[in-house]
Amino acid sequence: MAGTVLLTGFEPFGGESSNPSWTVAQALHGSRLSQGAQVQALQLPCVFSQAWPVLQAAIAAQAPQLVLALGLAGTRSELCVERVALNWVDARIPDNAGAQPLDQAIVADAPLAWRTRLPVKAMVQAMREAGAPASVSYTAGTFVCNQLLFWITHTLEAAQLAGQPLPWQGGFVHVPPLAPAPGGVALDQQVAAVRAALEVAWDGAPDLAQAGGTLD
Ligand code: PCA
Repeated sequence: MAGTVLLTGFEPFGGESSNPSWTVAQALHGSRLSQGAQVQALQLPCVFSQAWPVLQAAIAAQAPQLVLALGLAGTRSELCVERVALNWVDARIPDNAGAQPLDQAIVADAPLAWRTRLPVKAMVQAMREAGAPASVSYTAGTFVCNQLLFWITHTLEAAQLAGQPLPWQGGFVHVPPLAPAPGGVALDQQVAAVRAALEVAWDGAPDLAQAGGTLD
């Protein structure tokens, strides 16, 4: 069985006319990883109440083995593989449905954070070898992207706690603007980096044991 990778990107938000995360996901739609798995791209609404239900429905319909969600981080200048999701929402701007939740938990009785089990350091190394600037990030923000990663990790940890086999693996990558925007990275570099990260995540190898962190 060759398998399926579900690769999501978000619709534009905050008054922008495009979202590079969807441009990158679309560019990889239909392509195959070296082991044969096929990439299916899916656009998600930038709406707190809809992003996870739409992704859940696609997971149920397509039964992917790997789910990688992409989102734009407009102030970053490299691809960021997210390590953790906070169980917290504090929206800087309204979402595309006008909702702006402030200072509240996503799931009332869940831990303050979960981590992804994807090999984030190996993914970052592969992205750099593919020619793109990349790093591990320890905050996915407090907007729709973080909430989506929290639902992905919460779902997987709940399966783990219940002693069930993990139904799929999942994680999140924030992408920077597209060049020539300030701090932007060219589309072909972003696409090559995400493809390289998918290959590593699909292989399921243990993560690299190398130094991480961003502050002393
Ligand atoms: N970036 C936003 C939401 C959608 C997107 O592409 C975020 O980082 O939360």
